[in-house]
Amino acid sequence: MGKTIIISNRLPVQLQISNGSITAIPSVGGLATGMKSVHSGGDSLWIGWSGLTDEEIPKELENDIDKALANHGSSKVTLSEAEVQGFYFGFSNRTIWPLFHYFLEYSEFELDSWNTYKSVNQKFADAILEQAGEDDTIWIHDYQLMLVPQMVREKRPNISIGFFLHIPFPSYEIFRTMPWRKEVLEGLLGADLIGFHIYDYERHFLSSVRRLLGLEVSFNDIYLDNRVIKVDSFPMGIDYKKFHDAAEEHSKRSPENLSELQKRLNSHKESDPEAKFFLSIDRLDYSKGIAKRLYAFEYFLKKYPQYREKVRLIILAVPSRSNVPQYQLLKREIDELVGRINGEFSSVSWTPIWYFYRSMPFENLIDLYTSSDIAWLTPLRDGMNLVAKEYVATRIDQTGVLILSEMAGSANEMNESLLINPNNFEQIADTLHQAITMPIEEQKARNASLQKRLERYNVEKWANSFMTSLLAQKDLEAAHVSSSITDTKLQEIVQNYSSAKRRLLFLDYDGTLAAFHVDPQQAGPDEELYKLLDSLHNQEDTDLFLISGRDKDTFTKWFLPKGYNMIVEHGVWISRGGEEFKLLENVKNDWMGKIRPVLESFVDRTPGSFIEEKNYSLAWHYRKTDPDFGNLRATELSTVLTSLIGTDDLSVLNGNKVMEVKSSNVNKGRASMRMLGEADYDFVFAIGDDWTDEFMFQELPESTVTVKVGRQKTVAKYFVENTQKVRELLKSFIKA
Ligand code: GDG
Repeated sequence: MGKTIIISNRLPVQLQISNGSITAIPSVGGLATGMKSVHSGGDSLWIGWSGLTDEEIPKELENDIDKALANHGSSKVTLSEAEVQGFYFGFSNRTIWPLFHYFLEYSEFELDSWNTYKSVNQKFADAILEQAGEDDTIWIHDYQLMLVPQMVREKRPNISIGFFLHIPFPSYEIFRTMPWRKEVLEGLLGADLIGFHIYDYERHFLSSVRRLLGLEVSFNDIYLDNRVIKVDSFPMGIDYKKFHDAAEEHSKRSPENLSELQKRLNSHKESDPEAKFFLSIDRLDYSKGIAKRLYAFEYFLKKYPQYREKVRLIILAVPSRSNVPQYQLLKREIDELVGRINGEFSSVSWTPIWYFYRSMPFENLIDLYTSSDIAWLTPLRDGMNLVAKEYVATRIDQTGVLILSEMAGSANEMNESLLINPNNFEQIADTLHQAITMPIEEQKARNASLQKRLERYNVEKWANSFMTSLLAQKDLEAAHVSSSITDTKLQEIVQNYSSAKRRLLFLDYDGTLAAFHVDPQQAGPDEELYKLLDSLHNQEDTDLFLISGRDKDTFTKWFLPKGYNMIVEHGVWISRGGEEFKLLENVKNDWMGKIRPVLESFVDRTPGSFIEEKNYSLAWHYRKTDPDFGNLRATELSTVLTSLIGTDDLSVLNGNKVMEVKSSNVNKGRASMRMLGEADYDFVFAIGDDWTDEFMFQELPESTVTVKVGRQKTVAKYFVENTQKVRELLKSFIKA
């Protein structure tokens, strides 16, 4: 395997030039930490902008800079001041950022900055191409580099490329307003795997791909030319241990070793033990809703005057993008609001808001997290929001209340927090009151569940699961791709059919012989189908099997009087020539230890789902999950299980909002193989539309004519488009 190349706008290293020499200091941000497991050893390289423009880098220091970066496994893309203006402060932060956070009115559509965005993306792509070998794996990060995947793909069609978007992907109605919407989608589709924090962003993206590019999308796969692009959600976690350990260490400090900030916080707490601290930490960004939070605080102090002189709001607003006009306006608005509210409500001994406009060292961040009774994080729109997760991780005694906006991606996984709509002041005021009065036991119960999840799905797991999925995707793409049956091929198949001494046909029912119906009981056979099946069944030397996941009662009603051979419930029951159904297989359960961890990993990534353990089966239930998301995960799970199970005697049954892994040898592959062994067949044919038919395609011998209905991933040799085409194909056998 080749090396891994990570690309992000900024390198995970800060350069400092002083007295003509260079120092490179590794950053400690979430992404840098999360990528540690991926970006380590000699086998990886991180490409990005160093943070210094061409104008700021003295020519004579170029080599030293390259060396310093190389020591940290990094390589720089150089950008001029004008490029940074057009690409970063321009298109990235004045077009994409506001648009993707639903601030349509702030989005500027300037042709010049779009052109700079394109040319700078090309620079990043060129930097990758210069370094990348054919079997390297490339992971591109975030909204500044959305054109890079396709730019790399153009020159290296077979290289493995992943892309992760750290911000929301907006709904189609918002996204479509951008003049260069198609180019952006096409840029992203250069990747093999496109990752988002949550399913909603994934859904919005797929909808845009379908509507703007008219591409075929099946569940979370996009079909483009000969490629299959996978789209999935990977909720980013935090370095849980780092925050939890820092809080442990902090709790053991002697008073003289406390920071100045902590001493101040303590003295305020001591002066009034009933006082409560509310904490608000964000970059100073309009998407974070800081101004709204201030208005809501004012509303709260009016609605619940009993908390005046008792609660204090600590706001840490970290300076960000201060040369973009909206950020300057926002800064002014917040300054004024803080002044006004403090002016209105302060007393001699109490100031309701403490406002810090600066970045603080990690140590002070821990002071704030561990000292605050309530974290109040209410962005108007936020890709994930890691601060919420960090706050919970530092609550070592499990007290503390998290109030979180529904509009943050993290709300999806943090159901135990108090979720609010940041625009609903009434609800916010009542929720603050609820938080202040929440019993300690309830706080602990909520935080215990949150901590368990955060510890388990940490940032390292996030990075690894993305990489694993990317590698698996490449393998899948490289696997068999089915082709359409050409006229010549059809003639050849029909010729083989007619000259065969003994034929065996396996025909799936739903989605193959008959189209789906909202009510499955209404999807019974029509006269044309009976005629077709009668003709095939009555052919000399031909053994026809209907093979289905259906229950035996339905098939008894529909087909038993016809005398067709039938295998139902995926191979549990068999009926031949009009006889009653009998059991085809026995059952065992020694496989459970292997399958359980796979199901558990799906529970981790699919909020609301759970595992049910039975004597001979394991069932993954997803009724309480978002319906679309549940279906999507179910498909993914079935693919994973199908490949994992291989030749083991297991099968997966997809029920109503439950996916069941059955003990014993129950699947269509096994059942069809048993039939195959009963006679000397020289023409074998299998056709089906869903994943359960893949067992047949996989297990039947290479010479079998395997046909998939629909253009989905398959190991079948051929595909036909729909049930109508299936009937035409079968009719050509009768004429043979
Ligand atoms: C983008 C998306 C998504 C904050 N103040 C200080 C400080 N921080 C650290 C926090 C946290 C990080 O910055 C902020 O992360 P967020 O996730 O909350 O927000 P964004 O910066 O907007 O990040 C976001 C994220 O990407 C990851 O994909 O979650 O939705 O917008 O780690 O601890 N750190 C220090 N001093 C501070 O003053 N040392």
